[in-house]
Amino acid sequence: MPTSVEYDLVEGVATITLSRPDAMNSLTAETKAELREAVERARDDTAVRAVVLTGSGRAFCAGQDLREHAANLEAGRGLAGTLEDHYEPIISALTGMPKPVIAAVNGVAAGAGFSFALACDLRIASEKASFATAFTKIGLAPDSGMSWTLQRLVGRATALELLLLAEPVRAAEALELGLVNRVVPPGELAAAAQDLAVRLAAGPTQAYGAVKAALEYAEATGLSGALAKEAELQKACVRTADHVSATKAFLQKEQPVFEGR
Ligand code: T3D
Repeated sequence: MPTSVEYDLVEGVATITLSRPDAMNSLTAETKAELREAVERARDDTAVRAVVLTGSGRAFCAGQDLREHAANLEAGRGLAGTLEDHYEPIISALTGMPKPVIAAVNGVAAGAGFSFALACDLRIASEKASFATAFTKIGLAPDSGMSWTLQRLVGRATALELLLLAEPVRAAEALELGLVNRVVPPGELAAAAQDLAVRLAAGPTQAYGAVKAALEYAEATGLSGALAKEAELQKACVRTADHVSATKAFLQKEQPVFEGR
């Protein structure tokens, strides 16, 4: 059966590839349903210890398929429930993934496509990548978590500029702004993302999940709340086999082997 989202699992790394290259990997209801299924599958599979999200062809993702959206408007369906049924669960699964998620941004990331990249933990961009908030260009406000993620990465003033002017940001500028972690030549992107993901997949998965949970919690609380959450998470980490064996390995001057449990 034809699919617009591919899913591969190699060396503990699930790679999810948006695969509608002729439509710049823009998002139809079908694509979003498949993407939701893929990210939830990666989240729930304990054999998956890191995730890569990327696109096929020249785009990462051009956001909502505006042809489908225009048809929904024409038919009086408005947003047709897509924020609740698709965008919100996809963003929640990406941000709440208890293991690292890398966006390998191969080309343009616009609208919700940009939001998806922002919802990942790390972003590696091709020199050919660019980022456009796009929403206000068509009279919309940000969705798919961009109001939350963007200003946390670049600060409120820059987030406002990117959202109000909606000008495209090229990869080099994205690196300067802190929107991406690194920029690589186009031919090196897939290998760079896979190498980093394999490295993370061989790491202490439970501790990585706790890092994400701690940062998310601390962002919305004061120091005393953050300290309490750290204590809760550290107690859970202390009980993991990875912590016990890595501590022994350190004392024996050996390299730790993490099993993700
Ligand atoms: O349900 C809801 O709608 C609510 C949720 C909304 C979430 C959102 O994501 S809203 C934002 C939607 N996305 C956009 O507004 C981006 C629109 N696209 C662009 O601004 C530009 O196309 C890009 C910056 C992405 C790329 O520019 P460029 O110059 O590299 O390519 P292009 O020539 O503009 O586009 C190439 C083709 O892709 C073209 O089709 P054609 O003329 O070759 O037949 C263009 O229409 C098509 N395309 C690009 N983006 C979309 C699209 N077709 C449908 N939907 C798209 N989003």
